[in-house]
Amino acid sequence: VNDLALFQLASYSTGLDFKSAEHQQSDYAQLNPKLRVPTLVTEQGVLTETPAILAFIAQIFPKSDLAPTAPFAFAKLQEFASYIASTLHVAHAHRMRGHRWVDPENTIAIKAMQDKVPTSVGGAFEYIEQTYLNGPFVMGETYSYADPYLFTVSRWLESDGVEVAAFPKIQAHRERMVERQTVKAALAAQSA
Ligand SMILES: N[C@@H](CCC(=O)N[C@@H](CS)C(=O)NCC(=O)O)C(=O)O
Repeated sequence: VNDLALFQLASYSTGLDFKSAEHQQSDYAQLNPKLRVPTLVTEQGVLTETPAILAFIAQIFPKSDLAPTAPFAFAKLQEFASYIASTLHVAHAHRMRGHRWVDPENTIAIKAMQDKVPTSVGGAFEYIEQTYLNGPFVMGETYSYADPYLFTVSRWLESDGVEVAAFPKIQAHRERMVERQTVKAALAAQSA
């Protein structure tokens, strides 16, 4: 169950409708003034930023073994999550959210950002392919919250115009992930 909750968070499956910009409306905006998804409401307060939320879930469900406790191993896990959040996700956002960086009227700049996405997102996946994934999972032999996070973003490859075949380990990881019951359940909940 905790793995399922984790996956749903990592995949931003909050039930918010992006098309009608529900995440910019007042109820949600009060919770997360950054107007971004995900947001986790806890008994102690509100959490935003995916790496922070994932680490929190892993720590409140220690029996789920979603994160190592040894400082270096945990830092490596956070290194990976931070790379997705701060580099890969930001590169991906240049395809649909160029207006964050330039005025939307500047169609030349918007298009230039979109044109760069296959290269910039592809470069981030190249780094992941070469540096991580030395076992069945991101952290090697052990499943962790890095796996649903990677799975979520690797499902953007095709729409970002990146050649999936160039990344056999990421492709194999995706195939491994969809076989997990929790992932199947999360995907079904997302499309319901
Ligand atoms: N740094 C944040 C980024 C969150 C983020 O940008 N989420 C996207 C969802 S893929 C979003 O909220 N997009 C809506 C928008 O930009 O209006 C994190 O890692 O949680």
